Amino acid sequence: MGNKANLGCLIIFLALLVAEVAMATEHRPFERTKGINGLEKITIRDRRGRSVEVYLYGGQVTSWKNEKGEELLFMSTKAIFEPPTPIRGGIPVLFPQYSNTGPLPSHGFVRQRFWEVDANPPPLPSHPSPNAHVDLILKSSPEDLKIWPHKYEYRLRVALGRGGDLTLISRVKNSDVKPFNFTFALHPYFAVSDISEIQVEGLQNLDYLDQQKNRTRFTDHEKAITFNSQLDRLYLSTPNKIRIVDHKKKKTVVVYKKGTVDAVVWNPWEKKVVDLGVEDYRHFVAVEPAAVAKPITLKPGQEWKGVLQVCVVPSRRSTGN
Ligand code: TA6
Repeated sequence: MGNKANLGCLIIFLALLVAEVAMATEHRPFERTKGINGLEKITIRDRRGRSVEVYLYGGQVTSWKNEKGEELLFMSTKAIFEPPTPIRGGIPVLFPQYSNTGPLPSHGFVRQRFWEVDANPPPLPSHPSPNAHVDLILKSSPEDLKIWPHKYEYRLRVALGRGGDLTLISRVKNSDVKPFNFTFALHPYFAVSDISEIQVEGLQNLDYLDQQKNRTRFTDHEKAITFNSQLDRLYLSTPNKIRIVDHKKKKTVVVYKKGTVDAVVWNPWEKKVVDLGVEDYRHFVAVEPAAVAKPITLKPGQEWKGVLQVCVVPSRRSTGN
């Protein structure tokens, strides 16, 4: 009788375990609804209540929340959700030109285009199906070909990982008959407690171009970047991991990037930005995976892949997380 009861318990336990694993690995479809000003947005959620929101306008992540419902990205209090204005906050996609480094409008044009949901993306073998995700696609339009005469397909996967991490996988394919070059960045606005309470680590002893000084080259000898005035730097040939240590929140945002050698760190401080509230600069820092100093070249049919993965962890006492 005792053995039977034990066996029964074991079977129930195993059944619960199987159900738990099935729930954890189940692909949860995303929700497509109207957001601000009727612009379409996709929301992906996991069963712990974490969520990510992506606007089809710009292919732009606008929100990333943890299981407590805390927002981990920053959105300007004066953000304008009206095309063709780019949305100030979240994670804008800057392609095929970073900033004013070429003939196109600053930061390219895909942040001002309507992306589509990609129902049938090519497989991503090195990225097994995550907890919850959505695949978007943008292709060159006849209008865009007039200002940038190169046919491309930009596929963007936005995924919420099992630990609540946010991953953006960019795949750019040259679908033209001639090679092209591009520069690129993702421009995440990370929410911070207060810009004076944070430091950015992982970029010490690297050279950077100061974007406030005509891209003059300097070497950063500080152990960490702290903020007390406007800062706009393009760090060259950086490691893949950069950390934003928030002393007040006792949290560290770990930014992991692959496929992009450079990184931009930006905070405008009190510089006037029309669609940014007066005090907004206090509540974000941009740490951006970028490919700028050496543009990426793609031959016909060739594809480039770039990954941004972000997670938030408790800070250690020493800042060497
Ligand atoms: O990546 C930093 C930067 O290029 C800064 O120079 C700053 O102007 C910022 O991006 C925002 O650019 P935006 O075109 O969105 O106003």
